[in-house]
Amino acid sequence: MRTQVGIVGAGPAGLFLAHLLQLEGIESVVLEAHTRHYIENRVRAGVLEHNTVELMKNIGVGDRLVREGLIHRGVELRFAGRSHRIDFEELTGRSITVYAQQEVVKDLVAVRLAAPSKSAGQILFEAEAVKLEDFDGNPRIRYRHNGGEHELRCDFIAGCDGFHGVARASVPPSAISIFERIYPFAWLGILSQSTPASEELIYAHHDHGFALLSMRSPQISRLYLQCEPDEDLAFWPDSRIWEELHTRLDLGSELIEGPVLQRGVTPMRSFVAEPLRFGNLFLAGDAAHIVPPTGAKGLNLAVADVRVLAAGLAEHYRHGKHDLLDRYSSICLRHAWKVQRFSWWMTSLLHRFSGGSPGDNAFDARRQLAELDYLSTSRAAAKSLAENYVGLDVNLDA
Ligand code: RFL
Ligand code: PHB
Repeated sequence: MRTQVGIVGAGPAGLFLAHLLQLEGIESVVLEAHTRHYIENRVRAGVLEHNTVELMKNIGVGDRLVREGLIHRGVELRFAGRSHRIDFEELTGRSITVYAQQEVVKDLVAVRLAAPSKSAGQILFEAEAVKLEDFDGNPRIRYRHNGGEHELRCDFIAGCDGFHGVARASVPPSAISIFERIYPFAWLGILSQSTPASEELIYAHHDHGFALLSMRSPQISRLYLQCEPDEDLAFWPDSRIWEELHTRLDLGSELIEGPVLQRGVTPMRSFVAEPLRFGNLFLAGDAAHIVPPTGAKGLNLAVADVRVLAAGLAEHYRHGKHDLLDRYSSICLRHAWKVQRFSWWMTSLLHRFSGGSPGDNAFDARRQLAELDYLSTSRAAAKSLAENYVGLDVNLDA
């Protein structure tokens, strides 16, 4: 099989890229290791930045998002028994939309499979890429599908296969630099069938650790608790999860308990690979970088990457120019590092650090409270949080 762009992975990065390329008349094939049902039901992110929402509307995949997405014009910070609202709309003129990642994935899969020509609409499910070959010359992706091994030849490979994928692992270690921070905590997340206690997200700083109230719909709450990185869910019956959420969020009877529909532990890491281009192989999304979820940025960062990549590939196929592709890595890394900084900062603002000496830990807690106080009394500080949260524009001048 041959195509112009071979895309490994049908997560947000791969699916957005496939659709953006299709709109430019560029052929691609998406290889996805899992089934359609699996990727359409995987519970992950929930917050879409302003630019992600605008893009979805502009490329014809925004109808359901407009109908079902919840527009949020601010978030609440809770700390030291107080609450402070950061008003995104007033501070930046922008808002965010709560719309689950798996719904974005469903919308993109549907538009892809409905594409008019067979080659434009190609996603191979249960097709696991096992080896990327000759990506400096004539790229080939070896993959397993229907019990056999096959080869996809292409002009370019987009490695959109997430953090544990094969694309980044195919690059010789001497050609790639890794920058990484692993945090000494994780998030225990649940989906609960209960009306969210607040119309807006609540980020809570508490002596017991961080907690977050989010939602998926007016009937479904999404809640997170800071926990140990190796936390065993067996020790977290529903009653303990709710007790801890009540303590940390401090919402009284407004926090309504409901059946827990899903639960999981998410490790926290900051990670950047440099560069993002190796000959005709481009890394995008979680394959290239991971942010801790505190800033709600991972999906949005994946979208930012593939917008640049699609524009670069369009320039190449339409005008034979390489300028944007040559700058793909520096443009995306410049943006990704700003998003890394913000995600690290939100994480270090809100989580309980218990790994240092008692003196260090006590100092950190006071420092966090001072910063939260500053955020609630300084317009400049609040505006900095708001403009990062609703999403920075990608600077194409890098
Ligand atoms: P994905 O979504 O991991 O997709 C990669 C796809 O590649 C497939 N794959 C392969 N296919 C073929 N051959 C192989 N060898 C393959 N290896 C892997 C996988 O099956 C998969 O389908 O990466 P992508 O597209 O880069 O998207 C990144 C986002 O998924 C991720 O950054 C976000 O979910 C992060 N995230 C959040 N991001 C936000 O923007 N806002 C949020 O509110 C937010 N909250 C979160 C989050 C992530 C979380 N978890 C569980 C990690 C909350 C949580 C709890
Ligand atoms: C979510 O709704 O899943 C969510 C919201 C905000 C975050 C992370 C996750 O910072």
